[in-house]
Amino acid sequence: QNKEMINRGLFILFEGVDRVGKSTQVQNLVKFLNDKQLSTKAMRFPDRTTPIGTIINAYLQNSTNMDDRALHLLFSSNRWEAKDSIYQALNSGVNLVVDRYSYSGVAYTAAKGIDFDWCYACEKGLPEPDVIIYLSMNSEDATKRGDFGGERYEKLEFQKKIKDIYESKLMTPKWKVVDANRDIETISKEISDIVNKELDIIKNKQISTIS
Ligand code: FDM
Ligand code: MG
Repeated sequence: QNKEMINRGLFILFEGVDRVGKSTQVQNLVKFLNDKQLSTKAMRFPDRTTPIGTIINAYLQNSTNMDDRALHLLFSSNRWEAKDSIYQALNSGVNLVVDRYSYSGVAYTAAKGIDFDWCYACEKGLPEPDVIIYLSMNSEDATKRGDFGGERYEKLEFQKKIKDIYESKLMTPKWKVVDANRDIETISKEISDIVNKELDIIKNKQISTIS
C-alpha cells in the first residue's frame, strides 16, 4: 500500500490528578477505537518497564529517596526514550491513547516548589499530543476513592497543589475538561464524542512538538 494513503494516528492524552479514573477511561477509549476498526494502542507514563522506569517505580513505592530535580529528569528521560516508538506508531497509522505525559511531569514537580519554567524546559521538543483530555474532580472526592494513599504523592494537600498547577498554569483553551465525578459510561460517552470529532480534523495535520 502507498505510504501517502495511510492517515497518521492520533496522539490522545489523558491528564489529571491521582484517582480521577484516567486508566479506566484509557482502556474504554482504546476499546472504542479498536471496535471501530481504528488500530489503537494504550501507553502510559511513567513506563515502569524500562531501566529508568524501574528507578522511578522504586521511588514511587517509597523504597528510595532522590533529589527532586534528579527525579524530574528521570521522568522526562522516560518520555524521551519513548519518543521514537511514539513517532513510529503515529506514522504507521496507529492511534495512541496515553495515560499521563509531560504535563504530569511539570505539575507534580512544580507542586514541590520547583521553578515551573525549569520543569517545563526538558519537555520541549517531545511530540505534542493532538487531544488532551483533562479529567477534573474535587480533590476531597478523588482522595476518598479506593486504593488512594498507597503511593508517594497520594496526600490531599499535595493533590490540591498539583490540581492548581494543572488548572492555573498548564491548561490551555485546547484542553478538553471532562467532569470525572459521574458514572463511568457517561464519561466514556462524552470522551468518545470528543475524539470522534477530532479524528477528522486532525488526521491531516503534521505532528507538532511541545514548545
Ligand atoms: N508522575 C508521573 C510524576 O511525578 N512525573 C511524571 O512525569 C509522570 C508521568 O507518578 F503520582 C507521578 C504521578 C503519579 C505517579 O503515576 C505515578 P500513575 O499514573 O499513578 O502510575
Ligand atoms: Mg497513582
